[in-house]
Amino acid sequence: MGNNRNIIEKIVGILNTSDSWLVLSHEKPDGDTLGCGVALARVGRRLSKRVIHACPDSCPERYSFLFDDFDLLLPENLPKDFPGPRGVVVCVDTSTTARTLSQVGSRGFACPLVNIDHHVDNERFGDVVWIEPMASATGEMVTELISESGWGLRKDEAEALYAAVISDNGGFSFESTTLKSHAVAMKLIDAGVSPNKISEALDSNLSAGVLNLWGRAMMRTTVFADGRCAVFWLDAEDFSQTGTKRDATENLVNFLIRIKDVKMAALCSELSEPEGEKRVKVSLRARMPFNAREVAAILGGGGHNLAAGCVLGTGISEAVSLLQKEMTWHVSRFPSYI
Ligand SMILES: [Mn+2]
Repeated sequence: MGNNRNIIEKIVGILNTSDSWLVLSHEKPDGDTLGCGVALARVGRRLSKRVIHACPDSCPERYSFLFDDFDLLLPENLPKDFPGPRGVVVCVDTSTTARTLSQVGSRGFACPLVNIDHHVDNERFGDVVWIEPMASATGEMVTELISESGWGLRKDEAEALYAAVISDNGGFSFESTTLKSHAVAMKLIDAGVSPNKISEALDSNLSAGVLNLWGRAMMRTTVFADGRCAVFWLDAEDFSQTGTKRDATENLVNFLIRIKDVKMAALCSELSEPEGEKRVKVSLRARMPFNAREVAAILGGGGHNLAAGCVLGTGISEAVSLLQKEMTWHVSRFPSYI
């Protein structure tokens, strides 16, 4: 730590001098963006700031344990004058303005905008931009920010950050995990975090419906491209018949990449209802040297090198064929690689 001192000092300075903080988590929120948002919101309240933590979508059940002292606000409930000219807007874990409140993209807030993120394809929007593609989670960066700030770190803030870090780096198991990820964990545990308590809160909250949904996807596992790629899918009926919401697929695609020799995997899940416009959400995972972000980018999406996604305006079977074609083309660039 220390290389980022200038940018951290700048962000801490803005936060200290702003009396209102609007902390924004990205749409379809995950553990990283929510954990970072909750931690910053708690710090702000402790510093007697007026703080609102908002998000374009509501909090998935899986992360509700993070919120015991305040609620995540939906955009329509945001007070008109908030945060005002003496305030600040902080976007966490958000690579593009398309994934946050529309006022961010349209410069509708009359105050500085701080962008803290670890996505390599971050658009670098905002007045103060801090991007660390090497961080395994934005939670690593927010931990660094708070520990360099002189604000101290309360146990419940550290717990939210620990949840952020482990939900993005697979409990320190993904390629993105570094020495610094563990150094951050040390700081958080030092602040009172029980790793077991947070892991359990994140992992032991499935319902039978979710398992039924996952079972349907797994039954459709298809391996292709000489065993190097795999895909499975879920349609709108699968969600309605199992009584699950679209956020029940989080991390599901990670099962596919556990098949021996599979280096690239995709889950296609139908977002649209039978009568509505066609939309399929694609979650992609890759192992080195393959690149999930490159495949997602061809299809209009983005993300990280080994975890990325996109939304296709097609039906489910078209989406699966398209994915199979693009993934096969991608891995065929490494013919000798098995
Ligand atoms: Mn993240």
